[in-house]
Amino acid sequence: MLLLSLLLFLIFLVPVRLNGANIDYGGRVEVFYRGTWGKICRDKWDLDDVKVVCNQLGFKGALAEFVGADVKNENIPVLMSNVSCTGGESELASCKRSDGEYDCQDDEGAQALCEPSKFAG
Ligand SMILES: [Ca+2]
Repeated sequence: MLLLSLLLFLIFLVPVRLNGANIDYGGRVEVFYRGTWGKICRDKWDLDDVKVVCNQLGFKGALAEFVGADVKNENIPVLMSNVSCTGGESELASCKRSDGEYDCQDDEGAQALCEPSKFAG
């Protein structure tokens, strides 16, 4: 029973990280999904989705759905599209979405700018 729970946890957990920018509280949103790291299609990406990402990463809140600074756009696959969070979910995996690059018009990669718990320096 414990093993089964662990297995289900590993299947449904979708780790999230921010990458490509020079700050640790913002960047391109990357998800570890089906065995690989990838990005999220920017179609339908908005602040409610960012809230969930920032919350999952333990930040105080969400500031914007883009970073504004240069974000290195690495050539990694689009693993999710049409992410539709309400903003109250505790993790991105709970949000409605399409898997893969579903009719993606803007594949530059969804970004997030979170509110750091305190500004460094
Ligand atoms: Ca959305």
